[in-house]
Amino acid sequence: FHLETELRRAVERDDLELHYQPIIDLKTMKLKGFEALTRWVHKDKGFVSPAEFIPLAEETGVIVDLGRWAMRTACSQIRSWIDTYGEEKAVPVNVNVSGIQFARDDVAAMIRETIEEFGIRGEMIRIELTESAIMANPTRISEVLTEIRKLGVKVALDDFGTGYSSLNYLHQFPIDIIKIDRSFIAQLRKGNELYKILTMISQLANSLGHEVVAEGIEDIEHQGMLRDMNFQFVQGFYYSKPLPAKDAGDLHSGNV
Ligand code: G
Ligand code: G
Ligand code: MN
Ligand code: NA
Repeated sequence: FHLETELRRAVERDDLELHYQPIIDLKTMKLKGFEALTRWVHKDKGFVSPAEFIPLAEETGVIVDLGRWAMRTACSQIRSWIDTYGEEKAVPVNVNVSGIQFARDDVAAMIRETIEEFGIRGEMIRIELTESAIMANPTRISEVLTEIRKLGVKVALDDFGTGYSSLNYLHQFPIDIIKIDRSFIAQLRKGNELYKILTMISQLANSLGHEVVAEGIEDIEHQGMLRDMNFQFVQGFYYSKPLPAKDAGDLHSGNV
């Protein structure tokens, strides 16, 4: 099918874009970091959703080059933000890494080479991977994550709660950050079952020394509940949608 060829070409020609969604610190209301999300505007079809092209990229193996492209683009952008706003103002960027990439690529070497090329500290990059990615090959992925963390790169478990054996990963896996899937936030009501579960997860993560980020905050009620539950970091349309690099850059100068 043509879409595969065109996606491959878009990666080669740098015809994709990264957009950056702010992650906010609820205690200070300041910008904590960004999640980088790939955007593809096809010349005839217009906007193609990552929900369509990421699975296609995974099936066809294009994900390896796409993943390398995303890491390079994020590192290049961080370099440019450091140069413009200074080292103190620049914030870390989360890059999504597919489980397939762990199977087909040397992700640790890829990250090391890329941060060296752009002269940025590992602390400026965080990777996000899903529970289901880990499940595919827990032993190998655990080894690679250990390598990656030696670079100062933090590891976030994405879509937390949607896979299996969450508690098992929490205690065995070399991770630093838990991202609560937005489907849970959508179902959250003051005092409901989910509210009790997330309260417990927040406490658990805090006591394990993991950061927790709640995704999909869409209104002030969500924010209030998460604050009551002691969540420190939040992300969602209530604060901002994913932004083009230029607009994300503008956020470095002040509060969100
Ligand atoms: O941004 P949006 O909600 O449309 O993204 C849909 C899905 O695609 C999300 O699960 C997101 O993690 C994934 N995604 C977006 N950009 C990337 C990327 O650069 N790499 C990988 N592996 N997944 C991505
Ligand atoms: O799976 P992952 O967490 O990487 O997915 C990120 C996706 O979620 C992005 O494509 C982004 O557009 C989407 N997203 C971010 N914030 C919100 C939100 O508040 N509500 C909804 N419905 N989607 C969101
Ligand atoms: Mn993500
Ligand atoms: Na998620």
